[in-house]
Amino acid sequence: MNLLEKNEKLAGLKSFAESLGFDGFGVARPELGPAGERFGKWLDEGYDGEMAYMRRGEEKRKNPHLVLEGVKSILCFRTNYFAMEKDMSYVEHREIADISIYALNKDYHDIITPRLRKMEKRIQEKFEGCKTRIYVDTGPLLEKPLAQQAGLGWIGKHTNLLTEGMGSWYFLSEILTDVVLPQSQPADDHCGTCRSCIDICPTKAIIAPYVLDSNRCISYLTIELKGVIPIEYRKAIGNRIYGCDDCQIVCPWNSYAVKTDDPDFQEKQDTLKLIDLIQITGEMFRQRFKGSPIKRIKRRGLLRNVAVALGNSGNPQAIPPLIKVLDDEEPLIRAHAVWALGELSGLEVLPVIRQKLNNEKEDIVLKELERVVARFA
Ligand code: B12
Ligand code: SF4
Ligand code: SF4
Repeated sequence: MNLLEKNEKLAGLKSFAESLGFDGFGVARPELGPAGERFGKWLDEGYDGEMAYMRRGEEKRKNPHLVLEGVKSILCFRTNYFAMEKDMSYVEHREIADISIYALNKDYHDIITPRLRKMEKRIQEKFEGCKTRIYVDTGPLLEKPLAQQAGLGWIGKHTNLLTEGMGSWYFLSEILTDVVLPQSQPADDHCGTCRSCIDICPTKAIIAPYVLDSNRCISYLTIELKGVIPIEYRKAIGNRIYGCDDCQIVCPWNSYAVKTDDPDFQEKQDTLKLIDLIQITGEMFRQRFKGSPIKRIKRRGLLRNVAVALGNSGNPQAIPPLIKVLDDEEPLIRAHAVWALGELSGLEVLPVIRQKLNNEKEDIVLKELERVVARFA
């Protein structure tokens, strides 16, 4: 097949991608350049926190040839998820649970995977006998550097991929293939002297331009971290209970973001009050978050985050429901509820906590109790 024919087929694939709801498409070479090395350094510094899957997949992430033998091209896709305008005023509504825009809809893996499968089928029809492999998020790939090479945008100082005239509110996904396709022009960096994302970050997780320490990032702390949220970040978490959007909200390029009209990204969560969320049972959780990415952190992860947010809410009405969850069977929830009660009440709450936790055996809860006692001592 000559170059002209390949270009024609590529143009056909591009319009098919658009018809499936992808709003950006480009082709990268399966080579990572300096990104692979930087990833290794990032792991060496421990910036991956407890995300064991990042380390497990290290060699594959550094080398797409280990992901698909004989890979020649990586087709990269963007999917706009910008469903609602958001500014920093959300932090003032301390009684309302803040959920990142990307998680307001159905789980994006479930939306994008069937689209990628259709795309994969079309590629196999156009290039008979070719090998393909699809990925969205969870595959052992460095999606951002590949998408940058495919011309979809540049990696900003906040470490998300962003696009001139479009912003960064989109997901990435890929199809690896052994077909040689014409490469796209890589995107250039347009961050310039701006550092808004670095300055706004509540936990100072962007420790240098283009370098994120996950251990400090609220997205990691509220979604990926399974255990106790380190005390030094709890106040900074504010009312964020699932992910964080701040570094993207303040990015000047996001003022160009255009809302998606994709029907799959319209169904927003209702406004959720923290005080209601802390009272949900296992059954209510399953029903309310069915199909949502939030189900990933399970009820115990959600209520851990909600307890922290309630501790930051300044709302004394949260005290009775927090006392109630001291009876919860999950130590993780009890531990964070103790902290929240310490934040919201005075010395008078101590006897109540002590009485409730009379037979407490779990170290993580006892540690929180000690802290509250020390605080009022
Ligand atoms: C692990 C992970 C996380 C971790 C770590 C984030 C991170 N920055 O890597 C945590 C849990 C914190 C996280 C959070 C979020 N994530 Co996430 N995450 C991933 C995942 C699975 C892997 C990313 C990875 O490989 N990180 C490794 C490090 C080394 O990469 P890096 O920080 O980007 O570092 C590179 C550059 O910064 C650059 N670099 C480093 N130093 C220097 C110096 C210079 C001078 C230059 C030029 C470059 C440079 O080189 C490094 C290697 O390429 C990807 C999916 C995937 N398979 O790729 C999604 C992904 C990156 N996440 C995504 C999203 C949406 C988010 C959140 C916005 C969710 C939210 N609202 O809460 C936040 C954003 C936080 C942030 N500021 O980055 C999207 C991003 C889409 C986009 N537009 O970029 C992805 C691509 C998922 C998807 N398929 O759409 N995530
Ligand atoms: S997502 Fe939030 S916590 Fe993480 S780097 Fe961005 S602003 Fe900081
Ligand atoms: S806020 Fe500024 S520095 Fe950060 S990614 Fe956007 S343009 Fe780059």
